[in-house]
Amino acid sequence: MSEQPATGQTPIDALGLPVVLLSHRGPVSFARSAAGRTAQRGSGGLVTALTGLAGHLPEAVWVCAATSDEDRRIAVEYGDKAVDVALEPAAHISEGDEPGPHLRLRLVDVDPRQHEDFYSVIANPLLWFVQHGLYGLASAPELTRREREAFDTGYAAVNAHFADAVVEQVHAHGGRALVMLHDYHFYLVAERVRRECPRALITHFTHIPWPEPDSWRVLPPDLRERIFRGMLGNDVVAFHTRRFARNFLLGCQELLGLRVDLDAMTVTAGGREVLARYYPISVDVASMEAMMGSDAVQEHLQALDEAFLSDRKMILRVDRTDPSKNIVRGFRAFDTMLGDHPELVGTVRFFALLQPSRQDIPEYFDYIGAIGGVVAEINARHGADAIELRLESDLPLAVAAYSRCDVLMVNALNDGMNLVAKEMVLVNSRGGVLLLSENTGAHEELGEFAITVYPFDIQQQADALYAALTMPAAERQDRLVAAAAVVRHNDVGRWLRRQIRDVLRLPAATDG
Ligand code: GDG
Repeated sequence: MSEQPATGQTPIDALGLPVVLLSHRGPVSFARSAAGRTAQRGSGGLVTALTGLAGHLPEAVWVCAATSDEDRRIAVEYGDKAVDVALEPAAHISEGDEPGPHLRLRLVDVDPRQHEDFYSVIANPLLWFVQHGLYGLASAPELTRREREAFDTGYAAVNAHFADAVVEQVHAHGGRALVMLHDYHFYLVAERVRRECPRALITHFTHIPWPEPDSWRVLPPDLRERIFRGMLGNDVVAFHTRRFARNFLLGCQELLGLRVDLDAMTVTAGGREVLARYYPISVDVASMEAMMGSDAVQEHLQALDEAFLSDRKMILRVDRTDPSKNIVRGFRAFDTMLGDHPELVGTVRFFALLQPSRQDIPEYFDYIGAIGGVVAEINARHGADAIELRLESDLPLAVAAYSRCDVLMVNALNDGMNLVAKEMVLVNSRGGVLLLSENTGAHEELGEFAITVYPFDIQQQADALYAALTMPAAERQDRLVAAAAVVRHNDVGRWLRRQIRDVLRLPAATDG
């Protein structure tokens, strides 16, 4: 089906509605130093993707949390008004008509105790764990009064607070706007926005897996029903894959007893039809290529070439230290592979670039300890530099390593999409082979060009590593080129255009 309306305009040109975006992390965060107010661009898949696109959306306002002290000062200073931010040369609050890309930002200040309950009791530990299947159910979770109270006074209260900020922005545009909500932090926002702004069009994009109905039974009925009912306040609920969209509908059927149509991918609730759709997110090809050409990446590339010499192969992984990424089993597979093929010891190194993540959550804190332990054990067995572990955030280094690696390991237990896999195939120049977990959203697009791995099967991952390291050069190159072509075609601009195309087809889009 064509993405272009008959006029030849893109769906974004044809939208003709102001857009209000909501995500927890925003595109810019501010700080104060002796030199005055400074701004830093946000990181992470969602923010990078949307920052590039937001400038193309009509009258876009981005609502997000104030995360630094300076953000909070700005939130107080500007109240419910949006701040105009120029993104170039360095991001700053714009005082007038400056050329270049701009964003309008509405920073929302949240009471720290409410935020703690919302973020560090419910969203990150509980919802993330349920949706990635991370619980060892014999002992976790233990839901106590703390979690129940945190759901009401943290999660629900913070959702209401952000919903009110969204409502203000919609009202500032006369009550009619496209509202695009993002991720597992905000499942309860849509119903409140719909109540206050019945003429708004509302979509929600979930960046993480949406599991099958039985997984939600970890939560008691009242909590899981509030989440599903909250989502039904949207016009469109969107996911990375067809499987996740289908799981949402099956949950509506089995947990709420609602009527769903699995062919049309709709659910009827309260006399309204809600669409479940899937749009695989992707990367911004142009900015990835621009970064590849930057001085920072080129300097790292030179250092990597020296460290690996021409004859040593590099297995790479780039991940947050999140248990869902399955880092420990990946190292065990490398260990098994070297044990099975001792002739490879000394000819291949594992380069692991891991960004410490969510260290306030005990499971995440312990996970870094487990990673350090297994690396020490393997290096004691196979040589001190068998695995090079870097626990730091350095995007230019990650991009240089994408370009230089011979194998990228992505063996996640569960992953909504996995942008790292897409980024590597785009910039690699050595016939890099992708090892890709069947449980990533990216597997639907890239699985046929990758070696599929099964995340719990360490022997199979070891065999896959060996197969990748010994694959003939021509086959490696063919697979890489084909995978890169898919990413180029299905880039992040297409991800957004397809969503807007579907919004324009909603009956409510023409009701005015
Ligand atoms: C969630 C979902 C979904 C890499 N090294 C550094 C760094 N990166 C960038 C990568 C990539 C992003 O971080 C990671 O994205 P992923 O998709 O791999 O994983 P999550 O962070 O878990 O993202 C995921 C995504 O949302 C989008 O919907 O694909 O499934 O879990 O772009 O290049 N960024 C910084 N420093 C680094 O060292 N700042």
